[in-house]
Order: sequence, then C-alpha cells, then structure tokens
Amino acid sequence: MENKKLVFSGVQPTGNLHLGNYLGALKNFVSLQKEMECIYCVVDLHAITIFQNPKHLHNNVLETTASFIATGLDPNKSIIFNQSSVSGHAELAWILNCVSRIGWLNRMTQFKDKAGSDKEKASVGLYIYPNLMASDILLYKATHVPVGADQKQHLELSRDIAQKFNKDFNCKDFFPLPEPLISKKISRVMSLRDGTKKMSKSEESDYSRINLQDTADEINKKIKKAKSDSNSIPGEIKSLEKKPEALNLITIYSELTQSSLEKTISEMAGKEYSYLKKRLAEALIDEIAPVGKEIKKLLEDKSHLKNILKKGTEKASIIAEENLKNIREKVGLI
Ligand code: AQP
Repeated sequence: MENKKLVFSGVQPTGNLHLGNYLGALKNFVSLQKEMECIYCVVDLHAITIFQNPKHLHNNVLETTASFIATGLDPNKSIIFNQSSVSGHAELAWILNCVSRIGWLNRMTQFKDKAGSDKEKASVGLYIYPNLMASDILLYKATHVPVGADQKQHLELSRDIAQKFNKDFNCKDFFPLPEPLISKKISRVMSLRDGTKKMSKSEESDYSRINLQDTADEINKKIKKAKSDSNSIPGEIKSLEKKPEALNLITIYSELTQSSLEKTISEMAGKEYSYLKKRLAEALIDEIAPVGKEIKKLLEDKSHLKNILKKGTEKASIIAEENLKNIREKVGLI
C-alpha cells in the first residue's frame, strides 16, 4: 500500500473560535503535527453554505489563521492554507457529487439541524456540504482526520464515498479510507447554558461559550453565570449524567487540568459548584487568555498571515494537482 500517514482537517471561518473548537479540534491538531505530516485548512467554501457578509468572511479567514498559529500550529511543520485558494477542492467535489448518493446525504443530521424547519430554503451548498468535506480529505489522500464528535457522521460518509469511487473505477485502495481521530475524553464541549447542545459559534447567546479571544474578566463572568446545579457536587458519574451542564463543567475542568474525570469527580465530591467554577475559571484563564492575546497580536500584521496562507497554498497545490491528475485519469477525463 503506497498511502503514507497524512492528517487533514479544517475549521470554518464563521466567527470567533471557541473552547469547543479548541478542545475538540485545535489542541489535537497541534499534538499531531509532532508525529505526522499535517494539512490544516481554513474551509472558507464551507462557510459560504450559509450567507456570510464578504467583509466579515475576509476578516474571519485571517482570524482563523491567527487562531491556528496562536494555539501552536507551526507553518514550517504543517501546511496551513485556505480552501478556496486551491481550486482542486471544488473540482474534486463535483466529481464526488456524482459518486455520492442522495440517500446518503438525506441521512446527515447536521443538515437537518442547520437547515431548520424550512429545508426548501436552505442552499444547495449546505445540502452537499459533506461531499465537499470528502473532497477536502480525499484530494490529499489523507488517512487521519482529527475532528469533534459532531463530524463523525460526515467522516463516515467520506469513507463511503472513497469506497464507492475505488469500486466504481476499479482502483482498489486508490483512496485510503480516512480514520476519524476523536478525543475519547472530550469529544463534544457543550453549551454553558444548555448541556444538551454543543458549544457553537452560531448560538445566539455569547454566554453559551468561551471564545478564544475572551478576556480574563469575560471568562470569569461567563463561568459564574454558567448553568450548574443548586445541590452540591455528587461523587459518581451516574448522578452527574442527569445534570448535563454540571457534567460539562467538570469534564472541561478535568481536561484542562489533565486529570481523569473519575479523579476530578472524587476531588470535587461534596463541594459547592461555586468552588468548581472558581477553579475552572482560573484554569481557563491560564490556558485560554494567552491564546487570545496572541491572536490579537497576530491580527495586527495581516500581511504576515496572508503570507502564511500563500506559502501553504503553494505546498498544498503541488499535492492536490498531482492527485487530481490521477483522479481525472481514473474517471476518464482528458
Ligand atoms: N462544541 C464542540 N465540541 C467539540 N468539538 C467541536 N467542534 C466544533 N464545535 C465543537 C469541532 O471544531 C472543528 C471546527 O468546527 P467548525 O467551526 O468548522 O464547524 P462547526 O462544527 O459547525 O462549529 P460551530 O462552532 O458549531 O460553528 P457554527 O455555529 O458556525 O456551525 C470541527 O472538528 C468540529 O468537530
């Protein structure tokens, strides 16, 4: 098998990145770049599946790039670029639109959530978004994809598409079947207001999330206001599972302090939630506030950020073009 290990993942430039993006994706991106060849992409074409103000989109692409660098991605180790600058993503997406099945897309829960009650009015792009995601990954023949748990279904679809392409065009093992890399401990950071919903950029209330650019003051306020419970902290996971907001706070704390959930719960058992919140706010300020400061500093020099994307685009294009040449040949395109 010729396929070497290669990591690919993307983040949408749809606004301020938050703690969910950080713990569910970015932190893993950083540790993977020490072990494997990695490609990290600001997926601007995904962002426009829902209307984006062009000026905001432009700034958000740079802000997401700054967030990559501020969390520790190194452009000398990893390829960092924006999706629309490598046209192969869109070209392969078209080919894969013709491989993927409508029945498969109809099962995607994220489309149902994002399109809301009036699906007729959602963009076609939003519906076929998972095919573009398959294209992002397969264009580089990536073998591993670090994502949060919310992307698991899309990753499974990418594998189905890869498998069908290999079968239809009689080229066994041409596309590797990409493996999702999902953190076992904290695969889904939940909203601070509603522990049954994931923390998200598009949630209306800013109090539902910790943004990477929040100041120490804002972090303190948000954690103080976060929903928890009026009773003291129970000693077993089973009781905590009935209180999703409280479980979310403890899980975030145990992740930040790199302690097991069991150990954290036993340390916290019997204490008031105000105690946990104080410790959690401190841990968040320690880890997140320096990242936020660095993002702001990086944003002062936009040409440096654009240069990082330009260099990344040059590197990504070489791999993409080589693979596309073979893909076109397999399909019979001249
Ligand atoms: N709450 C979360 N917990 C764990 N991982 C998360 N991710 C997002 N939210 C959480 C992971 O972050 C990566 C980048 O996500 P994205 O910004 O490209 O898209 P998203 O999943 O749609 O993120 P949002 O915040 O929910 O954005 P909006 O509100 O615009 O839809 C992915 O690996 C994702 O799994």
